Amino acid sequence: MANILHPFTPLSGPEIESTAKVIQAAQSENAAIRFKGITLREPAKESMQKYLIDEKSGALSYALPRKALVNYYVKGTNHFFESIVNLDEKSLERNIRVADGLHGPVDDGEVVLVEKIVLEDPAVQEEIKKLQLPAGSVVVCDPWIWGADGVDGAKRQYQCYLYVRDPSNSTEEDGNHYAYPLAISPVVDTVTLTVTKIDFIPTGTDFSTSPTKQFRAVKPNEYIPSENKLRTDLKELQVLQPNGASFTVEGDVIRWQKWEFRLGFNSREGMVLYGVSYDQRPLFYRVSLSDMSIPYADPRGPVHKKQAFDLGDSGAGMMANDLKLGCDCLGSIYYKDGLIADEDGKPMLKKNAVCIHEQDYGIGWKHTNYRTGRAAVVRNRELVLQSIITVSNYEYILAFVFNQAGDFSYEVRATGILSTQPIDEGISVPWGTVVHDGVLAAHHQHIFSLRINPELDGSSSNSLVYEEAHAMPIDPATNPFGNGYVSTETLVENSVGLDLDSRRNRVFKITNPNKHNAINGKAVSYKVVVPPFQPILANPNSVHYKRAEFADHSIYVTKYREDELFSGGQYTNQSQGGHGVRSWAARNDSVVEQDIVLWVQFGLQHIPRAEDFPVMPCELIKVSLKPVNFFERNPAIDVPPSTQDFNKSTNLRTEAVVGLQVKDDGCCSVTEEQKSLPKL
Ligand SMILES: [Cu+2]
Repeated sequence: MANILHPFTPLSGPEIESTAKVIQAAQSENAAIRFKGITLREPAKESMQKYLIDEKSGALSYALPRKALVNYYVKGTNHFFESIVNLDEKSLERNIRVADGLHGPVDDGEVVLVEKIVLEDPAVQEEIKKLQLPAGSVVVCDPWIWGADGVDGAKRQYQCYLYVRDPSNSTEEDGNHYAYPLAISPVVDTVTLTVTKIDFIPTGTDFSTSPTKQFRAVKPNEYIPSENKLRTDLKELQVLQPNGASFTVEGDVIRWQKWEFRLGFNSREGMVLYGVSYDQRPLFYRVSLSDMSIPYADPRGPVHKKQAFDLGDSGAGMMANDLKLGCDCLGSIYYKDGLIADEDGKPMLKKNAVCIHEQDYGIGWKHTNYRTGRAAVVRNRELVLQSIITVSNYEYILAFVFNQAGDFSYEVRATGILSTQPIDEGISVPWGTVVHDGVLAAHHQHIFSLRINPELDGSSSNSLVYEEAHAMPIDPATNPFGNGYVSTETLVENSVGLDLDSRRNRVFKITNPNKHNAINGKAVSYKVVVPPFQPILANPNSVHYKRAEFADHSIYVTKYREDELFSGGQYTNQSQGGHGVRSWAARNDSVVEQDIVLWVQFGLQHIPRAEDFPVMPCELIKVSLKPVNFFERNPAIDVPPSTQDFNKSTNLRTEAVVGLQVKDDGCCSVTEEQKSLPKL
C-alpha cells in the first residue's frame, strides 16, 4: 500500500508541511498566515470501523485518505478560516471563513509577542512609572485570553495581567511574580497588535478603582527550591524494575496486562485513546479530555471575564511539558513525543509529551483465611500514561490509568500557582482568599469534561442507564423489619444532561443490552464513577454559563455525530454559547441502543487556601470506568500473588519481639510463627 500511516496516527512532519503549503497556495502568495492548528482529521467513523474490521481480519487492501484539519488567520485581519486538506491529493476540501464572533486559540508565539507589545507600550510604561519601583525592578506580563461577558466580543483580544518580580531579587527569572500583582491590566487587539486600553483592577471591597499609586514592597513568597530552606531528613525512594516494564509499545499501539489501545496526540486534546480493549474485548472507540472551563468568582471588571477554556483556548498538546526522567516520572519509563504545528505551519516537536510507566498502587485484592492464617494477596499494578500541561500560572497533570481488574481511570491533578490580583492591606472579600500580603486569589471552579465513545464488546449499539438504591417501604408481608432495599435501573431514552444523586447512590452505567453476563444474565456494562461535582455557579443568564455548555451537569449523553468532539464547541475563545454538548443534547435524539457519546464532567470548587501559595499541593480528581457484570468473575484473579521473593521489600524492624522472630517470609505462605499462633 502506498500509504503506510495508520488512519489514527497523528500527522507526520512532512504532512504538516504539505498542509501548510496547500493553505499558503490557497491564499494569495504574499498573504501572511498565522496558523492556529494543523491536526489530523480523523476518518468518518463508519469508514474507520470498516477499516478496523478489515485490519483485524488481515483483509486490508486499501488505505484511507489522510486529511488535515486546519485553522488559521490571515495576519493583520480578523479573517479566521477552517480548512480541510486532503494530503493524498494535496488539495483543499474545505476552506471557509469561520463566522464572526468565533475566534481561534492563542499560540506560543503570539503570547510572547503580546507580552512584548504590552511592556513596550508607552501608556503602559507611563502607568508603571507611577509605581515608583526600585531601580532594576522587572515587570512581568501574563497575557490571558480576553474571556467573555457578552459585551464587545467581536474583536479577538488579550486581557493582560501585570506583576513585579521581587524587587530585592529582580535578576531571578524564576521568581514568583504572582506574589506582586499589579492593578494595571492592558488590553491588546490581535489585529492591530496594539494596546487599545488599560483597565484597572479594583483592589478594595467594591467595584471602585483607584489611580496607580506607589508600589508597596512585601516580603517574597518563592516556590523555587533555591529560595527555600529545605528539610533534610528525606531518604531516597527508588522505583526499580530489574527486568524491565510489563508493557510494550509498538508504534502507537500499547499493550499491557490484557489491555490494548492506540495512543494519539494532537495540539488541542493532547493524549487521545483509540480502540481501548481488555482481553480482546472492545470497550471504547475513542476517549479524550474534551474540554475544561475555569470560571472565576470575582464579579468586578476586568477579572469578571476570567474563564479559561484551556483546551479550546490554547490546547493540551500545545502546552505539554517536556517530561523529565526521574522527576516527573519514576521507574522504567517509555516516553512518547508529540508532533504539532507551530504558528508558521512548521512541525513543532513536543518532546517527551507523554510518559508511560507502571506503578504500584497498594493492594489489588486480599483475603486471609482466619482459620489457617493463609493470606492470598495481589498488588494493584497500574499502567499510567501521563502528560503535564502548563497554562501560564497553572499546571494540570493529566493521566489515563489502567489496572488489572478491568478498571480504566482518568486523573487530573491540579497544581501550579494561583492566578492572583492585588488587594488592599487589611481587607477581605467574599469571592476570594488573601494568600499573601496584598495578594488575592479569587475563587474559581475547575470543570473538566471527559468524552467517551463506548463500544462495549464491539457493539456501537449501547445504552445509558442509571442505577439507584431505594429503601423498600416497611410492610408486614414484604419488609417487616424495615431494613430492605432494592436497586433500580432507569434507561435514559433521549440525549440529555443528568446529575448525580448521592442520596440515591445514582450510578451511571454504559450497557450493551444485547450481550449478557453468563452468571446472572445482566447486560454487560461499565459504570462511570464520578466524584461529586458542583455545577457551574455562574447565573444561567450569564455568558459564562451559556458558553460552558458542559458545565451544568455531571453527565451528558448524546447520539454520535461526526465532528462533535469538544463539549464547549469547536471554538471556545471568547465564545458566547450555542455550540457544544448542551445544544447537541437538545436535539432530543434517541440514545437507546445507539452509538452514544458520554460527556463526563468532574472538577473542583477551588476556594483558595493559604497553603495553595506560592505553589499549590496537587489536588487529585479522578473519574473511573469499572466493569459491571462485564466479566464472569474478578478479572484480576489471575494476577500472581504478591510475594517477598518478587517484591524484595526490606523489613526495618529487625529486633526480636517476644515469642516472634520477624523474618522475611513470603506474604502468602503460612509461616512457622503463624502456625504456632493461637487460633482466634
Ligand atoms: Cu484552582
